[in-house]
Amino acid sequence: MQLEILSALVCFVVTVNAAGCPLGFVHHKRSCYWFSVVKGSFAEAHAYCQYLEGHLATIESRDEDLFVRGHARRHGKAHHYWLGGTDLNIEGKWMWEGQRRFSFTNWYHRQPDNAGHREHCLEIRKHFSHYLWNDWICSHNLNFICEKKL
Ligand SMILES: [Ca+2]
Ligand SMILES: [Ca+2]
Repeated sequence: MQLEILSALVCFVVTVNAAGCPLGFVHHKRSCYWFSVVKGSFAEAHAYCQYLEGHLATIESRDEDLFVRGHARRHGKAHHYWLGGTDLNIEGKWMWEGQRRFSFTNWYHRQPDNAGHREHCLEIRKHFSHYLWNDWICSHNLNFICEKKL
């Protein structure tokens, strides 16, 4: 009986701590990712990710982009997800949180287009060739992806 309880407990702990990611996060390489089930503006999404002790996802390589887009395609329920990039400071100068310039990009064709002079936040969109990148209006309510580095 005691052994059953112990093995159940061990099972539970292992499930929670698989790869060291928080519950509900997906592991890939040296990060954990959370594909939100709630929506928010870019600023709200940023705050949600901070609350979960992460940050809006930053895509720094083709491999990471393939993982995130692949996961969104296979398991994602949302048509849009915020990522953690903006050109809020200076129009056309895209940066990740912490003022880091983009080292890799995967924009949909003719994006970023800064349509109406009011698109300054980075989203991935299902209808743009399966989640290629687009600049979009920061106040729109979208799902989002948080990342927590291991
Ligand atoms: Ca812009
Ligand atoms: Ca756009």
